[in-house]
Order: sequence, then structure tokens, then C-alpha cells
Amino acid sequence: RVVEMDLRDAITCNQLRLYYQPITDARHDAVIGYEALMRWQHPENGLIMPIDFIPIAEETGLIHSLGSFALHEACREATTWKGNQTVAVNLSPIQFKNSGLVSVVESALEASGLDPSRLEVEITESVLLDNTLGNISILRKLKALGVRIALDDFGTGYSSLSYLRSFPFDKIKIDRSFINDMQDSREALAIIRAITGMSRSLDIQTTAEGVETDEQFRRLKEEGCTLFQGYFFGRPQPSESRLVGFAPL
Ligand code: G
Ligand code: G
Ligand code: MN
Ligand code: NA
Repeated sequence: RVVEMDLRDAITCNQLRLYYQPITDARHDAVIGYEALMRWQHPENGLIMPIDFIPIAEETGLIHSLGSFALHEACREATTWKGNQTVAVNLSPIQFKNSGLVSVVESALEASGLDPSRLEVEITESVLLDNTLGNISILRKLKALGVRIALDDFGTGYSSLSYLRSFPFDKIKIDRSFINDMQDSREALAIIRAITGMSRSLDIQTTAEGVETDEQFRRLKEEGCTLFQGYFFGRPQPSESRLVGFAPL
């Protein structure tokens, strides 16, 4: 098990990396953005996945440093992309407990020179579960900067629908468990249908996550999904290798 001291080293010794997974717009056959996913290149243990260090970072408060790194690094790298694609950065609910979150985002934008409309932050509904008013006020400030706000892992957790009234999200990401089950489960398909229908009436974009097959892609297009993410389109890769090895549309 990874220890806290090691994770401090990860930050000070530049062992953190961002991998980028493409997000494809089926209407234009184009990669319109990438989600930044953190990895820890450990000197002895190799590449460590978020599930093995994000929870520890959240418990110890190191998530504030990790989160600041992710925002700065993602904005910086996105400025080098020829296609001007957007970059999506995941925010932990713990980062909202730090009153400095808005200024961290501002300084990442300023330092990189990235157009704020090219930055998207992904939050889960747990952000709206505790300290709701305070967190919504932070989201409004981020939105006022020009940053896009996406609701991640949608459909899991608690009373998802009510959250759509509490904040004007730019995008909803349908949790990949529904895409995984849609071929065998009428319920999963019905929920996907409900989410896409509702999003359309609210004028919110939907991203289908975890798309692994052509069959899923085809069915999801029929259901009205426009944005797609998953191994079928490409795995998370370092910024410099983003453009090689992606499955053509
Ligand atoms: O590829 P994957 O195993 O990378 O990511 C698993 C989960 O880890 C993601 O769903 C996301 O919630 C979380 N995660 C990945 N990168 C980051 C990050 O930079 N910050 C936070 N807070 N969570 C991340
Ligand atoms: O932040 P979030 O939970 O949405 O992060 C997405 C997670 O899903 C990451 O761990 C990423 O590596 C993973 N992922 C992305 N595409 C696929 C896919 O097609 N299949 C599976 N099983 N996982 C995926
Ligand atoms: Mn995400
Ligand atoms: Na997700």
C-alpha cells in the first residue's frame, strides 16, 4: 500500500503525470477534447492508477496539491495542441473545501494563457450533496471565468435529477456502467434514454463514457448521444502520444 510520505515525494519529485483520453463528437467525426486522468510514475512500483492514490490524497489533504498540479499541467499542455481541443480536469469534492479553488483555476488559466472556454471541470454529484450552497457559489464563480462545468458519473449515487435544477451544467457524462449494461439490460437502456431525452430538453450536452464497441457506439447515436469517450475511440495516453494508436471512426 502506498504511503503518505511517498505521495509527498510524488509531488516534489515530479512523479505525477496526466494521461489524456479523447472525447469524440460523432456529428463532426472529430476529437473535440480530452479528459485528463492522473497517473503516478513511481520510481520502484511503476505506473500507479488513481484508485490507488486519490483516496489517500483525499484523506491526507494532499489532494489540494495534486489538484493544483492537474489544473496547471492540463492547461499548459492543452495550449500545445494543434486542434485547440478542450481539456477536462476532474475535481475532488475535497478541493471545494479549500476556499482557494477558484484562484487556483484562475492562476492555471493565467499562467498557461489557455482560453477559459477550453477548460472543463468534472465534478460528481457528491459536490452538491454537502455544503450545497457554498459549493454552488464556487461553481458559479468558475462558470463566470468562462470555464465549462460537467457532471460526471451521472446516474449513479443519489437523487441525480434534482441536481440539474441546482446548477446549469454544460455537460452530463453518463456513467459507463449504463453503457456496459445497455445490451443486456432494458433498465440500463431505459435510463440512458431518459438521460439523453432530458438533456436534450434542457439543452445540455451528454457524453457517453466507457464506449468499447462499434455496436454500443451505433446504439448510443440512435439514442441521441453526441459525445463519446471510451476505449473504442482511444485509451488515456500521455499528451505527446495522444495522436497515435487511436481507432479511426
Ligand atoms: O483512468 P482512471 O483509472 O484513470 O481514473 C479513475 C478515476 O480516478 C476517475 O474516474 C477520476 O474520478 C479519478 N481521477 C483521475 N484523475 C484525477 C484527477 O486528476 N483528480 C481527481 N480528483 N480525480 C482523478
Ligand atoms: O472520471 P471518471 O470516472 O469518469 O474516469 C473515467 C474512468 O473510466 C477512468 O478510469 C478511465 O480510464 C476509464 N475508462 C475510460 N474509457 C473506458 C472504457 O472504454 N472502458 C472501461 N472499462 N473504462 C474506461
Ligand atoms: Mn471524469
Ligand atoms: Na465518469
